[in-house]
Amino acid sequence: MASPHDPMWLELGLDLAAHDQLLSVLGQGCAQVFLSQQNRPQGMDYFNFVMSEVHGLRVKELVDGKKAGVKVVGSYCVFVPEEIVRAAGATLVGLCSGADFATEEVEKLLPRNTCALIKSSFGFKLGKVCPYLESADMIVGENTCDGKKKAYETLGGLIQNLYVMDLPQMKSAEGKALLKAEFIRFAKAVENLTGNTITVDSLKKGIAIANAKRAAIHRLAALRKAGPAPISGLDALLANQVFFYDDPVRFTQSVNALCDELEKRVAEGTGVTPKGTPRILLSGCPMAVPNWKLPFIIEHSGAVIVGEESCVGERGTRNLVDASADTVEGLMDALVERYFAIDCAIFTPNPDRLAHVAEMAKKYNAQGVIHYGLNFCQPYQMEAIPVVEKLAAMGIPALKIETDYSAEDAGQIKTRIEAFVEMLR
Ligand code: BJ8
Repeated sequence: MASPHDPMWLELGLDLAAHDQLLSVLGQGCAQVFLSQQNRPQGMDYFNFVMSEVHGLRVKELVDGKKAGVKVVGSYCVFVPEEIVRAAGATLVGLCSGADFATEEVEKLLPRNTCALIKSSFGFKLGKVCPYLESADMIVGENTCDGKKKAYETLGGLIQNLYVMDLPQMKSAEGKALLKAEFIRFAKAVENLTGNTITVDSLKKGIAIANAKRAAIHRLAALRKAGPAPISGLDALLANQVFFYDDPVRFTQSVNALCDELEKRVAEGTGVTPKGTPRILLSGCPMAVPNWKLPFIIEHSGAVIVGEESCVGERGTRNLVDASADTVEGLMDALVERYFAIDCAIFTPNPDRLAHVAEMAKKYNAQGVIHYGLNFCQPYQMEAIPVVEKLAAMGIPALKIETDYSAEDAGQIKTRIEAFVEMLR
């Protein structure tokens, strides 16, 4: 277990008292949310261990890697291509932003009515509690929603090494050309950071590693189609969260080992909950560590979550990159093809996402969909309306939940979800 007094934290410039507080939030959260579950697959032991070492061994690996010359790139969005970062010899980590921190300080820099995810990214910086943020040699922001776009202007004053990637807002030929130009600019920036040139071989290796990681997650997702579901939504979410900061090769092996076990469960008809438990698809904003509030409530209200239409889930991981080209430009085109298909709600219009939610509801045999929108997140809250309409036309009930990271509304949300689950029965 990570020690709150490890000298590494001082080296990284963390505030020890505040970091201690965050470690205890993580520790208590894990114990309450994950370890209290019944009938968990043994393969989850690895992910429990990673969570217990999220501020321990994994950070040490990154710090040791830095001493050996391996740069760390931090990212807030699934549009940042891990393949390019790896091809240049660096490591990509997700900067999670799933807990409120230093809120008073944050609200001196951002309006109160900013979404919790953006506030959290500022809170982690101002509170000096995130070892990933502090160990990153480059931090990549992206022009996605208006909140993030404007917040990065301010974050740039707090972080010396912020790089902002422009992103298209429409799925047009011009949009795709912009994404390609931005990936080329980003590749140059990462090459400058590491001093390594991206080659066909290094890019193919980067693609192979990221493809394998995503293929393992696809395998895990496919097993959740079974009835009864072989794994809880909370555990599957944890695996999807660990996706962002673990060593990718070790992660792939661990997910595949978990899937071997789940395959046996499916063959035996063993479920994590009894047969007939109402099956829910979650859709909407990303859920970063340690934001487990909504799935915890859902799975303590008599339902099981069978899929996540989210960037910490299938929106972020679906589709592999075609690695057949034999030039860097051809491989970059293949990367653009894969990433341009991400149907984030910042795109307008965004029919792909509506189609994907509908497809997922059918594919995972979900009886109902819960749409999760963070308070003040216009893109997802606005898109929730056509999502619910589309599902209604298919005869699939949906419930919209708007919330943040605080526990204040937990009781009220639980009442609504219990009524929804009861209606599904
Ligand atoms: S590709 S979803 S990871 S931008 S919740 S900050 S949208 S106001 S996170 Fe995202 Fe990339 Fe899109 Fe995915 Fe804004 Fe909404 Fe806040 Fe959000």
